Amino acid sequence: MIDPFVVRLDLEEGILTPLPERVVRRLSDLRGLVYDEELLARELARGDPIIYEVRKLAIPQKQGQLFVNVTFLKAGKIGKEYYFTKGHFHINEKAAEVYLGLRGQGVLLLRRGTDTRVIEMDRGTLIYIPPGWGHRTINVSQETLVFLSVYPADAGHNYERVRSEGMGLRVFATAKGKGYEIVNS
Ligand code: M6P
Ligand code: ZN
Repeated sequence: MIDPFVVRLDLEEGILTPLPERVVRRLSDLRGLVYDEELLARELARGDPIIYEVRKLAIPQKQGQLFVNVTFLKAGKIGKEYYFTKGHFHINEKAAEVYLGLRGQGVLLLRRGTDTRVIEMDRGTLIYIPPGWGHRTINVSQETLVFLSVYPADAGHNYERVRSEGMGLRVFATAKGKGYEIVNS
């Protein structure tokens, strides 16, 4: 059991006060997930930068509780592929999720079987992800993409499914380098 609690969320920056636990994902965490694995290996030889970090409110991982996170996804590309979160399905197939865009411009890819969706995400975009839909976020802008997420604490993350089946779609920079295009992959 936990007591009711209050934190501050800076709606412009996405900063929580007090600052909660931080989970960091680096370029190497995208192994097996990117379009061009050879290019990724070459980039990793030069270093392993942070691609995104997640700030997680301290909530027990128990049925009935809700996890609340703020994710900061950096701007950048691996070749022409914009930086993205690993993406996952919930292990608990009854678990939905809500995203709220706070800063930057992104794309949320959703997948359920052969059904895929592409949702543009920016400040004020509120997205409901029903149970059963895999989800991955892509930063298509030149600034950090920041979003809030809320989901059942017993949802669990299945990354293997995304690794083996993919998300069905990828998000690439256009030839001119600005904007993005969605490709089957
Ligand atoms: C959001 C939520 C989390 C997720 C995080 C990063 O905060 O959806 O559940 O962990 O984004 O995404 P991923 O786990 O796919 O790397
Ligand atoms: Zn999720």
